[in-house]
Amino acid sequence: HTPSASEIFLRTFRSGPGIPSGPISRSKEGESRVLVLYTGGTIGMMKDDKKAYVPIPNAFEKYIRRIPYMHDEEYVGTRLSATEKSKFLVLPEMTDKTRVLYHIQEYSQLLDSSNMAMDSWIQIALDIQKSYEAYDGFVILHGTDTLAYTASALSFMFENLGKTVIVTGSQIPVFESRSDGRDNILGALVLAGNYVIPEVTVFFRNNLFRGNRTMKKSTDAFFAFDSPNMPPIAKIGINIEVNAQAIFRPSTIEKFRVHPTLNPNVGLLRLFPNITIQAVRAFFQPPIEGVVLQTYGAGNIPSNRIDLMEELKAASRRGILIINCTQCIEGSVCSTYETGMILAQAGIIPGVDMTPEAALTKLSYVLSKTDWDLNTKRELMQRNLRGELSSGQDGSTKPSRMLTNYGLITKEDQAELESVILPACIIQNVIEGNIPELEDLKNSGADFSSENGDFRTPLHIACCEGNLEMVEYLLLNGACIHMKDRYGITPLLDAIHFDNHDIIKLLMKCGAHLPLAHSRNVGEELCSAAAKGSLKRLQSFQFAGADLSQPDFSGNTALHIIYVEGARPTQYMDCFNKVHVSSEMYSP
Ligand code: ASN
Repeated sequence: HTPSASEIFLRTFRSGPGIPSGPISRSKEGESRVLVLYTGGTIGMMKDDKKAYVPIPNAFEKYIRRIPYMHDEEYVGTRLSATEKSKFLVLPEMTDKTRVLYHIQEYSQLLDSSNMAMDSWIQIALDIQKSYEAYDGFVILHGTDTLAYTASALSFMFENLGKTVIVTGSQIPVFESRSDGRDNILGALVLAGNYVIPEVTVFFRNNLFRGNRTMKKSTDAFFAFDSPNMPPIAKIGINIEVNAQAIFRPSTIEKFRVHPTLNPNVGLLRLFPNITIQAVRAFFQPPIEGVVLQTYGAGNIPSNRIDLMEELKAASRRGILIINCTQCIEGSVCSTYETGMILAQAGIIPGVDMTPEAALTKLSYVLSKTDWDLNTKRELMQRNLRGELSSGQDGSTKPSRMLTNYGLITKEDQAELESVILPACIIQNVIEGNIPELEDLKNSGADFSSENGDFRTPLHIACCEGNLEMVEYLLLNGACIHMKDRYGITPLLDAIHFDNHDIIKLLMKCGAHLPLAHSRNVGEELCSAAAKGSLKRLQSFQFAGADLSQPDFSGNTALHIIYVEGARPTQYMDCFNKVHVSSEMYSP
């Protein structure tokens, strides 16, 4: 038997070093910035006179600053500007990782998370919105007791999220020698500063979970959180393994925004044998608008309780949204049993495999949308909005035409080759503008955010190529606008450097922005464009929202250069019409 090309390839491949799983870490240029919102929780607590744990204000950052593996004072002294010095802490150098600068914003009222409620979730969401463009990622330090509720609520309030948000905490305060908090913060910072995982996640004991899938499972263990219906998105060991396929990516051309309201008229009703009808009736009284009904097993209620059924039907008819979720930790509701089927017929919405925390906060979010009617709300409760429920198609991929053509149809062959071949095929088809072929690759599980050896993604390539339709296709299929390549270049900067104006405008619609670390060079680039007489480049920066009056290192602005070079300023004026031209700007 003469081996086919694919067999030879596979054989060669198998004798190689093995296939890496998930994005590979290599060193990147520059720094990333992470905002840490410290809201309270055991992580920053100390015992008071009565030997009870209470949050201690103004102690946390001081303590962290003194830990050499949490803060590199030497780097701060030599590399950061005066304003950055007092603001940022810096993680020490790590092989294959970018430098992570982080700023700790301590809340004026530190809370045990048992004291947190919807107003706290809204405050956190708005704080992230305020600093969204200034940071690459976000870490929220939070008490563990209600952490799963906060993570779930934030996941819904953040619409079109494009950056990493990680919630963490600890079982023992950082000030104590056996604390799990230091490892949890460190892991969260490394992930938030090095990976774009555009979800609200929870990091605990070396695992990164989707936030709205988590529940607190232990009052005592360091492994305090789990996501029973979904494997972790990332695991930290000697290596960091990110399961790129598991990431829930935005697929809209819209900017990140916070939905800042929640409906408080929601509740969790856990059934138990012999629950009285009076108790149920009391629960469904106004102003209640939404209830998560925690039923038995695969979503069952007693079929011999006519009174209970009638009460639920009546409540549903009055417009109360009732979601059927199981009391089991793991698994999904389905209507296999007669008792479950009756519920679905009575208009009770199946909650699939949502955790009670996710179902409750989703209900609160959906009910607060004033522009949606009741039917839309019912429909959205069943739809997978942020990866909170399994939608049936999850993970089911079919072999791509390309792999089948090569005779690589066994699952093992595919799995081995996918991580290497598919990214290269995506890039090739992006260059060729072949959307039908990309559709086929998508159906076989190709990840459109995969990076090449220089961390460049298909979106980077498409922005250079100037194919507007391709950029739009990628954005609608989960491509991430905030990924930086080895040199800190984002897709937006690529579009600017190739003066693809329509693409710049599209990326801006999706929430792209100039990276802060790059802004130091914008003045240089503007002056250089002016010197070359490139109106197109100045317009590229203008469309990307740059401040055109930014000076270069010698203090000149693009406008100075235009006058010095003797160009006719009127030709450029439409670029500058929004810029305040002060007499100082003309001084040379
Ligand atoms: N009661 C604490 C809290 O939730 C528990 C913890 O953080 N481990 O704030």
